[in-house]
Amino acid sequence: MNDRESKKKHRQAGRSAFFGKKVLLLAGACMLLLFGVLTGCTAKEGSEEPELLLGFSQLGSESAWRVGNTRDIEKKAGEYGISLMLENANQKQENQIAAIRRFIAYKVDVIAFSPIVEEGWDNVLKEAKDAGIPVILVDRDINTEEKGLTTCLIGADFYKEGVMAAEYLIRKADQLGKDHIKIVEITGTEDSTPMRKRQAGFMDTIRNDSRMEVIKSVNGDFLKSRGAECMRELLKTYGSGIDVVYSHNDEMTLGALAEIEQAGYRPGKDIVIISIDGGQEAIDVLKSGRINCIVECTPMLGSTLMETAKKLKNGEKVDTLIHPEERYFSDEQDLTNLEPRGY
Ligand code: GYE
Repeated sequence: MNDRESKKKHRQAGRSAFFGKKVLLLAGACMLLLFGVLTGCTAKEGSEEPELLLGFSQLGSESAWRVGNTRDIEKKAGEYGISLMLENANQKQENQIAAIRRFIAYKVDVIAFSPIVEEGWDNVLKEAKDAGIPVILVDRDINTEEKGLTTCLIGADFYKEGVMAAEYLIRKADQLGKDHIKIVEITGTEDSTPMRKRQAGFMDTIRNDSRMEVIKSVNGDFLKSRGAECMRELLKTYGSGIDVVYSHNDEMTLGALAEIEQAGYRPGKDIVIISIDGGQEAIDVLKSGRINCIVECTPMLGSTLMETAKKLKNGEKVDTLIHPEERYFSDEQDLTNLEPRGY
């Protein structure tokens, strides 16, 4: 069996093992065909082999952000005529490592993954490098001993998000005219990039404002249930002594809100609520006045991912860091005509 046949065989084995996603494949194939008809060019004449096979390991489905991100990547793969092997690691790094190993075994053209944490990727990425498969980081960053194991990172500027959250709080403090602001922070997954950088950006920005004090920082793992648990404990300890909740994502915020209300406080009024992501559900709560500010983090990274994967397959250079444009939404703005968020 020559190399091409063996590659094809691997891919076929890979696809049947992976997909309950036949529909997606079919959609991808149709898009490819349509693209070929419209542009007058097809990938490889006389071959049903997809032009590009992309293996993507998603870290889980902990939030509306994550679900929206997965959906966008699936949709954009179809639109770009890219065949996608998608695996969901259900919040476990070992599942992600196993998925990447499978992508290597199937000889995909490009590997992409959203690393749940920053550490622990050296070995598997060296294996990908030895196999000559380029790797794209989506959403979160990693820390490796050896450099050059990945080609690029497509994801938000989390530090800037933390800065935007703090800048809102400083404006709000001016408006409230308070000289002491007691903040509790509910953070995302320990050792993840958004957790580290959302915290750093926020802290660096409030550091020189003598009114601000973070009285407690607790870990909510980006989960609604943990956000609720954390808030319950915080209220038990600090009661009416909490002026601000700074939560690293919408899910934890939504969990915390229910606890705040149950304890008899009015979120958005008695306690200033600052969140990150900007999913539809949280935006609706912001509009109702129970959240004060949400910093946007967009999960719509699919198009950039597909374009980057294509470039890598063609041996072209890619930008090493791609941040999407992001803004914030707050009670300072008129949000009546805000377009649907799509996640
Ligand atoms: O903010 C959160 C999700 O890594 C940007 O992960 C992502 C974060 C997002 O669970 O909701």
